[in-house]
Amino acid sequence: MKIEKSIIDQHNQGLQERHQRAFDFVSSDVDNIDDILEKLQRFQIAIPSWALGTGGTRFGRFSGQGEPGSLEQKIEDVGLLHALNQSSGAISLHIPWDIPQNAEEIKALATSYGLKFDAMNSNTFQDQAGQAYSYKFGSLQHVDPNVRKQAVAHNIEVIKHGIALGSKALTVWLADGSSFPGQLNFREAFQNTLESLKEIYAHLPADWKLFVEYKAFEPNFYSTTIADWGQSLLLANKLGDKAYTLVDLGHHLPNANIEQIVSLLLMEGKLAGFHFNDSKYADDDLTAGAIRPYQLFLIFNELVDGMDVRGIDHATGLGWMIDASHNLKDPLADLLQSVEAIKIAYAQALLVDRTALKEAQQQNDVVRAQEILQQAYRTDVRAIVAESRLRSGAALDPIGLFRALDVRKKLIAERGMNSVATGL
Ligand code: PSV
Ligand code: MN
Ligand code: MN
Repeated sequence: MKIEKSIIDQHNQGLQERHQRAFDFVSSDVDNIDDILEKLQRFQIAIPSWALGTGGTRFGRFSGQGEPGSLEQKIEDVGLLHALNQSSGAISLHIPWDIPQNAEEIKALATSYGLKFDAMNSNTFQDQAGQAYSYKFGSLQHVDPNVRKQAVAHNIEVIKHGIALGSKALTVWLADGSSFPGQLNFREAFQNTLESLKEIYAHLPADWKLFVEYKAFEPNFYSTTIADWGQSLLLANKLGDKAYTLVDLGHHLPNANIEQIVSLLLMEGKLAGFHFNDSKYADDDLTAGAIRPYQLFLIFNELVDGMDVRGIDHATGLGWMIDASHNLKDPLADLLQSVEAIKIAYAQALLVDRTALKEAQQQNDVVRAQEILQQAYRTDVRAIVAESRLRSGAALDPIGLFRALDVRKKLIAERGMNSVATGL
């Protein structure tokens, strides 16, 4: 299914008057509105292939319907999102779930929807059919060099697929760790991981990046070998200029000050980018902004500040991706909500009066500093984000249009009831 531009135009006409009123109201107090709109238009958030199906929990999975059953259909789904919001212009693939049979054809298909290939993801947290060694006790960290070799070879394979598709980064997330004290020698596990990553790093093309993702716990419950940003940064620093630390919002211990982590990683030039999601407890993978929208804003506040200080292009300097997938909502509607929440937080961060904030900080004027941040956060920027969509030829109300068009019903008619998408 494809959403034609004429349908979007017709939808926008119906909402135009109301939108204009809201936009005029909010923008009349913003000096640099055109600059903000341009930044919002350029800002693209990649969609992971594994978020297109209904996720599950370890207790069960309630399959959705009309979900994509092939790489082609996953690309089609992201194409639908991008047609609706013009903000989801890339897809992130997970190997071996998304092995392209013919890279040229897959690339051409993606291009026809205006999509690029974001970071490639390897998978050494599951055993695959026919594989010689098991990852039960880890992969890149494993005590047996044969297992490490197999996991390294897989990552090199993933880089090759990525090169064929025009991707520019490899994300490594490991389930490696231990569940019981005494199970693992921490130093040896870390050193084995470093040596394995060095071999993978050596296979990166010159213009590629290696994103080292960390996660506090789960699936291992006593230690994780890359558990936090310190351990990831240690690895990234030892590996070299092409290695960076990737922040997944759900991968921290409760109440971690993620905005501070982000600020320091940016300062060190070692922030890879983001996996956006939200959570109440741990790696819940809920819709971005669903639980802690203020935290999302504070993160973007640090991002905008840090990127501007370092002269990093907001749209292309870092990797922006959603990593959320759960049991309840239609995955496509859910992804539209995540993208919207991310853009709202970004737009609010662009509104922060940075000169005034600097002044307040210099004067230890804590009350004023809070007022400045909350002035931006409490501004209803939805019409600004909608205007940026309008200027890009997207829908004023992507979720409204998605529902009005009954997209899911059409996908079920095309693909059938059974769901085969791979999710985590
Ligand atoms: C597992 O926690 C995880 O959600 C990580 O965040 C990875 O990025 C993702 O799976 C895909 O492997
Ligand atoms: Mn992640
Ligand atoms: Mn995760």
